[in-house]
Amino acid sequence: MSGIVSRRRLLTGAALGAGGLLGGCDRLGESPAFRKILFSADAMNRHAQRLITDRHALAREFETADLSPFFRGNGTQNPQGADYRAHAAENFARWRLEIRGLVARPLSLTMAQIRSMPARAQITRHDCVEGWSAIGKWTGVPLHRLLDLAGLRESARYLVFRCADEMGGGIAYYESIDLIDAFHPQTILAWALNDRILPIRNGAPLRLRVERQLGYKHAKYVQAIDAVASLDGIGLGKGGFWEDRAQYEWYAGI
Ligand SMILES: Nc1nc2c(c(=O)[nH]1)N[C@H]1C(S)=C(S)[C@@H](COP(=O)(O)O)O[C@H]1N2
Ligand SMILES: [Mo]
Repeated sequence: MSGIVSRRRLLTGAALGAGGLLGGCDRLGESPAFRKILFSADAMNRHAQRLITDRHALAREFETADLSPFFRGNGTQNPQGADYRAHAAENFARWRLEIRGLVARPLSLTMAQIRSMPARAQITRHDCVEGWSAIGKWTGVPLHRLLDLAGLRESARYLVFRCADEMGGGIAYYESIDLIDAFHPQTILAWALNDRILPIRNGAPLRLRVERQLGYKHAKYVQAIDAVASLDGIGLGKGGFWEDRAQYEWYAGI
């Protein structure tokens, strides 16, 4: 790809298709093997990945008839920490979601407040790298509404989702997304699954749905969201629990 074309022009997609400049990349980007290389987590590849997919496109939505009879759980299905157990015992009546870091107005919201906000419902397919999928209906508050309330600062580049479950050795699950996904209309903090209050198995009281990405990005048991300028120094620096430990890709686009 020529370095002469300005980055801005490429990022806006204005150069896509122009004189076949990216035509070859477009087709290559559809091959799974190539995507795997292209989508690995270093910054240059993040840039390249932005060029060949439309990050704003919607994930497919399904019909009620498509719902899986049972939405299985994966990873943590019943957090054992004393704090979480205490919250669960009182149906999360005093659970709070903190939104903090690079925001003008840090927020601390109860579940009652979150459930009273305008909600979005979507029937989508969840794909886990371990080789299973399930279709579920998720209801929750669009993340962009919370971010508008909190007021992201100019320097914010990523959101880090802090989860209540420990994965062993006292290390909590965490995940991160960039601002394109943060403001994507289907990115929600879900509090219901299939028209029922979200079960503990699936992340009660609040879990991320980031529908353009694979299952491990969908943080469950979310208790805080940190707006940050960089992922350096967070966990082992790769942006998520599995990214840090199992070389899962940071951008897990599907
Ligand atoms: N906090 C937390 N979030 C998590 C996990 C986890 O173990 N802990 N597992 C991830 C993985 S690998 C998948 S596939 C989905 C599973 O969501 P489910 O339990 O609702 O099926 O949650 C993701 N989010
Ligand atoms: Mo997964």
